[in-house]
Amino acid sequence: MRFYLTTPIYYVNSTPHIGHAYTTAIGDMIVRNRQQRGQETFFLTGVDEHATKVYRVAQEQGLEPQEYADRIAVPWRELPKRLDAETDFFIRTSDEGHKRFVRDFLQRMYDNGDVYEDVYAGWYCVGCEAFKTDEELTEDGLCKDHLTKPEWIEEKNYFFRLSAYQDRLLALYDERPQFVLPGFRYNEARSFIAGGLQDFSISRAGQPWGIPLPWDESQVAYVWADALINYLSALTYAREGEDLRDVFWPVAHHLLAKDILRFHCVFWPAMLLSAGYEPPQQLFVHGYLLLDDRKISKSLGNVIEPLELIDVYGSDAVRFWIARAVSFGHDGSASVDSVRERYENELGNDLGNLLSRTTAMVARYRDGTVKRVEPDAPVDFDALREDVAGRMDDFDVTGALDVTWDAVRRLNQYVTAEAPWQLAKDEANDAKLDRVLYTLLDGLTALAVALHAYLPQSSAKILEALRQPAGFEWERVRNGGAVTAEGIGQAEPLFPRIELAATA
Ligand code: ME8
Repeated sequence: MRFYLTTPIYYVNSTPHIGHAYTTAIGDMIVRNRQQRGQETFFLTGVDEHATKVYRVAQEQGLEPQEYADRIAVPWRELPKRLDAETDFFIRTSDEGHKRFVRDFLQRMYDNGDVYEDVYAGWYCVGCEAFKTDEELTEDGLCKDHLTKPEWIEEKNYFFRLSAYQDRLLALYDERPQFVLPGFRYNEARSFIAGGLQDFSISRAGQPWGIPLPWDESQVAYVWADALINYLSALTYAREGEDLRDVFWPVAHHLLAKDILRFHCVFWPAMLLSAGYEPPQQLFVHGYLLLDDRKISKSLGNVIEPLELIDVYGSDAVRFWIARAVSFGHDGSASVDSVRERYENELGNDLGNLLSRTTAMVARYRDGTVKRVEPDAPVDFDALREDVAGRMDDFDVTGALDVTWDAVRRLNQYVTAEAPWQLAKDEANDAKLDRVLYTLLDGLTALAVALHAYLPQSSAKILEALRQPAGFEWERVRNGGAVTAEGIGQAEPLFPRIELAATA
């Protein structure tokens, strides 16, 4: 009944783009749904500061790296807030608590005999913040992801004996077929391990920006050897006076995209085993949100400013688009125009109008009062409750929304078929009209609860407009749960039309 979810900690070499908003928003949906089902949750996000690319941007701007990081941390902290993501802690790798913990963690690996000194001579891609073997480069010697020439590095480094962990990692994967989801990512990670593991450098000698190694202060921790540890370090100082490792480790679930699969699915569990910790419970590796079929990145020039989209459409609409525009887990293309289309057609017409019509009819035909009677069942909410919960447990965030939206549409079909405006013309239909109005009130109440994880603001507005008690306990997704309501007036539009000028 405990659930700990993390997003990657993002590099702060520039401001957030929609790809970062993507993982954070989806994470919040998953965590909110777990909370609705009574689980004790912890949701972590934050920023990764000790990267070479961060150091270089600071230099370009003529700032000390810490000063640069302090400034840019501001818009990054804003991101979850503006997305309405209820994170429990925002970690920065320059936090004293993190730095202290990383040193202790690396020392444990060292004391365990898993760290040795050697000379690293090879390529380093600053875009990836990763050392590259020749096989990982194109024929022309470029990084396959960034199509840039990596830098040649030759320096004394400390290496982690990853090769010694091959058998233990394979055993872990064999024991836990759900360790990495989806299945094709599990296979990818497992075959990488089975193909043979090479030791990797965990330090940098040539860079002053980073966490000094406890046994050799002339070197700093390699940015990944520092960043991955955040998932554990945060638990030691997020709440003063508490060590949340006892509560939330190892029930950790990591969300990440496929770009950083190896670091998370191979390096991280091995580092944990070396330092004497259990591996996390599960990792979910999702695909890329592509704009015009290209990955979003600053260098490709197709960045969408997530905060600007939220300024125009509101956070609920951006969250909805994120969950629905591409099937979560897979790569998928989406356009900014589709935010508007979904806002108008789905949120505005399907859901917003249903609430407006229902409340208008209740106000007009029943003076704002709906009595609790035995409802019709245009939607089987018991089945929906189980279905959505199961899908959310499988990280099928898009599928769970799809089946919920089918229910929204069935309720719309029900209004059209029952035509309450016709029933209202003849008092002989009074009992039937009462039943139809209650069924609508009841269905919208259950839907508000079912949609809460996606649309936290709108779901609260729906309950309020329907004069139903606040609260999103999952059991409220059922038939006949709405209470008698009084004082209902025509609701304000949930998703008002947006004038074109506002988006220009
Ligand atoms: O890799 N589609 O940071 P990062 C979907 N600091 N998700 C996307 C995306 C896209 N187009 N673009 C980015 C790092 N993401 C390291 C992580 S963790 C210990 C250290 C999301 O700023 C996705 O979650 O490059 C991806 O894995 C992450 O941002 C990469 O963020």
